[in-house]
Amino acid sequence: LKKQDSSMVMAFMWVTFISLLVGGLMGLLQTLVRTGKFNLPFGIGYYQILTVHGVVLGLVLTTFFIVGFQFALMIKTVGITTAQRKWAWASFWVMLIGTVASATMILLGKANVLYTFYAPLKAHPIFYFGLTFVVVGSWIACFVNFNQLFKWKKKNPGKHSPLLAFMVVINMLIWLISTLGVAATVLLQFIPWSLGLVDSMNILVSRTLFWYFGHPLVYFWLLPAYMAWYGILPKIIGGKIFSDSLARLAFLLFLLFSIPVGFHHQLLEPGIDPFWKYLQVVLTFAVVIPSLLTAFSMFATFEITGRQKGYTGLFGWFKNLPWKDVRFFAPFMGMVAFIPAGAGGLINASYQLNQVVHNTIWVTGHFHLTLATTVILTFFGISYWLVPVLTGRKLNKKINNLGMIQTVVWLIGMLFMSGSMHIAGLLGAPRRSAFSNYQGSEQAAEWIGYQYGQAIGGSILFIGILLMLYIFIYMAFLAPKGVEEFPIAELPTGAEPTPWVLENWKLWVGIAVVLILFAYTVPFIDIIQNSPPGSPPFGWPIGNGS
Ligand code: HAS
Repeated sequence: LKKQDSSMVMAFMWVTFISLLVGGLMGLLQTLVRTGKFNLPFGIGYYQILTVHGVVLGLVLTTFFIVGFQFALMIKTVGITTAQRKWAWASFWVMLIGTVASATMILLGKANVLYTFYAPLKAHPIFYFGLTFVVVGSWIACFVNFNQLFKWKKKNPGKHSPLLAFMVVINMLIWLISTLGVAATVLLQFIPWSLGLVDSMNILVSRTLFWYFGHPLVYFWLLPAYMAWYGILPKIIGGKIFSDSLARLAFLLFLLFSIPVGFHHQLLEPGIDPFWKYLQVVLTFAVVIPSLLTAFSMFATFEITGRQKGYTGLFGWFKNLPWKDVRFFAPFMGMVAFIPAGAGGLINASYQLNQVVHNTIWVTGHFHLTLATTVILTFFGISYWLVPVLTGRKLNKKINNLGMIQTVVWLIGMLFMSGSMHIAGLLGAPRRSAFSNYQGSEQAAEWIGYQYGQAIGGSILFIGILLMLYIFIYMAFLAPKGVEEFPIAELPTGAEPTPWVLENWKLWVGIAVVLILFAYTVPFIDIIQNSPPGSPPFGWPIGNGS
């Protein structure tokens, strides 16, 4: 990458790793509070740190890493013009201003509303304005990415768009379509309400709009990891992409099915007809298919590569994967974690089973395996080559080996923490709560051992965070100068041509919109028509406050 492109992507990486430190520290404090043996100093509230943790890691770290990484992929595969680079910087600054505004309000204790910011929890208006800026900044990035591919297509008529650029555009389409929901609830409901312009809002509308965004959000996190699995890892292990068509199909299925499924977060909420919840449960099972395709494709890539290298026997290909290369090892361990993590997701999504786990700390365990293990270990895996590429340095043996240790530390920490969360959740322990013995309840006594388990895991994870930060600083400033490879995987020679229908954007976006309208229109009208008195659809014009 050119110097000015590298500094732009690196700016996103700096925010990512600073967020890791701040958010991770808050996570450690939470697990300590939940043992009942530790009190927060200086009058800091539990929900204050829980909000910092969720917002900074779940929303800030992820969005900055993803937007930065995707810019790197687009620049490498389709290029960037001077004007586009300027807009890319604009997206960075708008997102950063928003982040600083929201984070300041949380740190001042004026936005203890958690990362889901459900009403009737109310934050200072600046918190919501800050979130709006983050979303608007990311929209700028969306349009820059769309424009990058558009320009490339014009210059290269009759050619398929490069796989990674295609994947970035899909992810940004999912982001753009889904953030319309959160933008609607923030602009039309939360901001007027927090400014005191209205004194009520329809809470079910706000939660429905939030989850219309909230579920695709998790795939916005996952898909950059899949980009690395499909489009980068084959190169790292010395192989080729298994199937260009399969990879594109998997991403298109995410575009279709990741949005019309938000009700699976609201299965226990009154006011939504069970038929529509059931329909969205069915669609949720449809969104599992592209992940199963991905699992198949990964095994195929690993096996074919090994056999081509001449490793024989049933598992010769497996034994000879590059286990000592952290660029492979960290994402691979993320994949392994995704097997139980995905199984947990299927349990959550099973309509009746959801009653057992909803609002228990099992759900927290689920997203620490999916997001904080599968996705984050893959992001770390990407950083091991991306940061040296950006800083003109090389990943040396020392840092490679430290990265291997970091990965193992992370896995052990997560095994304790997420494992304890899953078990305690099945025993009924609630999520989003500080320590309590619930007036000596026998059931609550069963949870305490697992809360210690979480604190042990949280402490090990914090060591993992410190190691990762050291690795990042080392790669940014201290690693030996040199040229690190930007690994982009290629198709095997003689691969079947990819069908053009997979690149028919109008068709796929059209089907996605139809599915969304199908899944949401009737229940949404229902929610508005049957809203309780005093809750106008968007809290405007002025409600009566009842
Ligand atoms: Fe989830 C709640 C259902 C995936 C994140 N999820 C959450 C929340 C978050 C989250 C943050 O239906 C909490 C939100 C909140 O605060 O309330 N989730 C699913 C389903 C999937 C799923 C069906 N979730 C994710 C991913 C996330 C994520 C990915 C983040 C990145 N989730 C739910 C539901 C809830 C929920 C309910 C609401 C619960 C409630 O009641 O509140 C699926 O997408 C999972 C499919 C995945 C698989 C695994 C495929 C495996 C692969 C690896 C292959 C391995 C290889 C290596 C090749 C089927 C691809 C092999 C090597 C060897 C050695 C064997």
